[in-house]
Amino acid sequence: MVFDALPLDGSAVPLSDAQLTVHGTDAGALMGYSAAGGWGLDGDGRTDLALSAHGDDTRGANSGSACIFFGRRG
Ligand SMILES: [Ca+2]
Repeated sequence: MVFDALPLDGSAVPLSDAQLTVHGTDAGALMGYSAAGGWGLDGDGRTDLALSAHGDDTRGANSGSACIFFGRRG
């Protein structure tokens, strides 16, 4: 999954310009199938991002997992 701010004209962001690239444990983990963000999870005033990997098998077949990326300055 590649996450970046979309250009205002709606054009695609080149992969080489990605600011964050996230890889799941394997293709079947479906990392990034669901994403939520634009809000603060920890109350520090910076937006955070949550990604699901509902096919992640780390804790059992299709047990799923989620990753939280906390926003920071700079
Ligand atoms: Ca935050």
